[in-house]
Amino acid sequence: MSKKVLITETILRDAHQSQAATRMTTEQMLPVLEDLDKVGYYSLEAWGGATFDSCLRFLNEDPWDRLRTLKAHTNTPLQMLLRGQNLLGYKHYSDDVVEKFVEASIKNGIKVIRVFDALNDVRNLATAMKAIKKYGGICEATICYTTSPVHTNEYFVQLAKQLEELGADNICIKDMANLLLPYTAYELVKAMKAVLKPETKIHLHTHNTTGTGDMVNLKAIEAGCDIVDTAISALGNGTSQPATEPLVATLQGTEYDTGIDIAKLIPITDHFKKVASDLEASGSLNPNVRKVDVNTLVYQVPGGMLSNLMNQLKQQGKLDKLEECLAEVPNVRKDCGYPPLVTPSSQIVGTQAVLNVLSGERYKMVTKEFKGLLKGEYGQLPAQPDPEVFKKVVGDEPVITCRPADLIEPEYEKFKEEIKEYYTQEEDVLSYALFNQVAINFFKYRLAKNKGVDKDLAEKNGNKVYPV
Ligand SMILES: [Mn+2]
Repeated sequence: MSKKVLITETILRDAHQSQAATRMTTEQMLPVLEDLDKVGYYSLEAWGGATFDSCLRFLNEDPWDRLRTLKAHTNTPLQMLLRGQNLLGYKHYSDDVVEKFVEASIKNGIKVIRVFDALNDVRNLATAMKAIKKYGGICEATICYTTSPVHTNEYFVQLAKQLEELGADNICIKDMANLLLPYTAYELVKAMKAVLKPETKIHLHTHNTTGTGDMVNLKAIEAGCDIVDTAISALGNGTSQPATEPLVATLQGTEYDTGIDIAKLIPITDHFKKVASDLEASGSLNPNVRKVDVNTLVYQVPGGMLSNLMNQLKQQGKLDKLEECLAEVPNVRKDCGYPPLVTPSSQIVGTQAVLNVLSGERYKMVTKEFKGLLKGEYGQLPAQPDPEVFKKVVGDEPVITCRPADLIEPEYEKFKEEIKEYYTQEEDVLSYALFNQVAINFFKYRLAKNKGVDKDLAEKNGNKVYPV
């Protein structure tokens, strides 16, 4: 029985987000869009995640323009990554903003939306999922993979079933830190396949940070995984996805054959090799990101989080406390109910671990964010927090047990009013809702550029590129 494996190509999004600080420009993508389109990918992951922020903040690009440009050159479904009720920002938004954002994303060219919540709180996905279905997108609801006593295969299978019942077309297993090991992946995919509807596709997203990525993909495929994410080798492997070409070659002629002609990938690889060396020359890409990170295998601490910890300690001249802080991370995580370590929970837990060690007394000092996490401001924690720690940190203060966004009034019209002097399209309201001053700076830049001159204004706003 043959089972064609589908591939999502991440070169336009996660590959450069993971390896090159999300600095790939639309111009660097354009020359090979038609080639990418002809490969026969399931989808091209091209938008969302940090790309939106990076366009506005660093590249002087309108992210919506980028999306429309990509759409104009491709028929392959375009895919984006969305942080549930946080959209592409760092806080919860009201439901009207979430719905408008999903609507605009789909209208401008997105087909597949991968939606996740850092705590796997399904309530934080519900509004976005409903909107994706309403506006005709493919709804890929996501499970953030992590390890803990509560995060068993049964827990994840249960979660997958729940997401399917909420209308998910695909279930994504998102292994952002490459903690999922090949044989666990096999068991997990098998267990999910056994309970999900035959038409529900399982889509695996991993990285190659710890060097196991290709094996994770292969074992998941053997267990019946329908779609996997890979990145063209020029920006593949290491902190990015396992490379596309080796997997296509591996599956060729087997029952899992992707149907992709490897010859069609060559011109694309050649192009992105040049892009990668340009990104390296400009300082956005450090070749170290391609090395195997054994620390993550040993400490179960995601690569990005480990470097944050080291930076925090270095700044205070306490790098000798690294081992102690690393040992404290799993304790803090246990105390706050085992959140998956992904933005923003990874920073919250990491910082608290450092405070616990450096202050000499656990939870003598706590960050506002850690307290918020315990109080339910981010959503429901996977397990009950430690009662003693909870008492010490939160005390008798009120907690949030409802869906956090239930406490937010509709805010779209307010945002629209606030930027009326810069308004050129409905999408501007959404850019502003998500990135406030960063969006305003971009609008000012755009205004100056469209008027033809105004070098001073462009300079004042910190833009390195002068409008002409
Ligand atoms: Mn990723």
